[in-house]
Amino acid sequence: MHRGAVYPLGMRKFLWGVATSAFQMEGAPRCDWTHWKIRDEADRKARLHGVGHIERTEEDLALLSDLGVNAYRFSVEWSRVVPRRGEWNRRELDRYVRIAASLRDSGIEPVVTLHHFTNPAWLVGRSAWENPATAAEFLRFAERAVRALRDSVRVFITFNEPNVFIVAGYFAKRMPPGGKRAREGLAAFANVLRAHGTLYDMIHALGRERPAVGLAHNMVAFHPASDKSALDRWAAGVAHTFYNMGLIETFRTGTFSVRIPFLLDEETPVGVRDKVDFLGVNYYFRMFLRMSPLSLKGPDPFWEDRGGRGLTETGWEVYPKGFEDVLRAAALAGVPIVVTENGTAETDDLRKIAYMKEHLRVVRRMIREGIDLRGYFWWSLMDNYEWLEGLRPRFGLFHVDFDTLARRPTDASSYFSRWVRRRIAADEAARRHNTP
Ligand code: IFM
Repeated sequence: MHRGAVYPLGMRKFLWGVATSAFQMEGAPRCDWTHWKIRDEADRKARLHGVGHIERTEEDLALLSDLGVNAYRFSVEWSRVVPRRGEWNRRELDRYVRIAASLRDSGIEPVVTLHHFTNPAWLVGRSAWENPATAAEFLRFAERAVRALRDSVRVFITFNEPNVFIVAGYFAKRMPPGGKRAREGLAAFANVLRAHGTLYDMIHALGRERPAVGLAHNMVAFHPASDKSALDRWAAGVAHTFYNMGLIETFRTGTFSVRIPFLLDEETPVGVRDKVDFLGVNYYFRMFLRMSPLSLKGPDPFWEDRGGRGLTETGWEVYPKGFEDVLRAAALAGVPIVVTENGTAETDDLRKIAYMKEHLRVVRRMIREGIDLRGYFWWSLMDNYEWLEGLRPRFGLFHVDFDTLARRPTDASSYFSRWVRRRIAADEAARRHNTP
């Protein structure tokens, strides 16, 4: 944590919250996801309006108060604030500023993500993050956003899951820009990291209240499909080193290295050494990797229920032990950790609650073990637009009727609410006890 610096104000208490992102809640008419591989009419509508959050902002903020959380993570949609090259929509930015201010007024810490997957359509017509000009445009937007938000926001997340949007956008081609080559993907990753470093300094220079700046990193518990196969074990090890630890190493050394024995060995200085006040960890599942000697395309990833807890609506395996493993690995970053996302898509509330219980228990265990955990955010406040699967998987604490967009509480929201209220009260009692 800025090793030795004064502790950022927004993180003095353990943050118990829920997370969302702008596109998933409110859609966006002018971003690279707006028309990306649309499936049907319902999908098209959801990309434009999400789950109607813009029209229901007050109602949705009231749900946060009902839950009793002390933090809310949301994002600012770049393409709404800068809908066309050089054009600024101050009204859109003010909307996010009002949300942040209203959260602060009600004692809920706003945690703002500046980039959550989407880019303005005007920008990516030609190229995306592999082009350094994208970073320059993004930093122009981010500077305005930070200036506007700095009176209410003390915790910023620069990027959400760069490893996901780079791997899915350039290697697996399942997200925009798609159709790019791996080499461009590595250049894009380096540009994102450089932009993070610049933004880190910028937020510290502009921030009014000793801001905390982090990045939300997706971590996966990689396992070999068969423990007996040396190739499977090798693939799981490489995936862990590249996907999970690559970013953590980059924060420690300032150099982005990609080392895949016999294939790649590259080092790019990106200037981010120690430029992270907390590491955000997004954890969902374990993934198996199978590698056959004839596999030219690399390892074959898959989910399978090997622990008897079943698969979720997104086909992911429920594997709480993996949460422990990734948190211990994340601790090697040497900075505090905030779980910026954890959750599961289940329509069956009992299954959702079972997942929640087991993962919250891990949080408690890790704190006891001495891992410097400073927050936990459930993904998500309510059912919303899920990138690859649209309006189907239900990650929400609040159920959304996708026809009427009505929200309703669930047993999972009651369970989570009881848990966070108890934890927040206990933390406050401990603080009062320790404050002379
Ligand atoms: O919905 C996403 C979120 O936007 C980023 N992390 C994973 C979530 C579930 O897939």
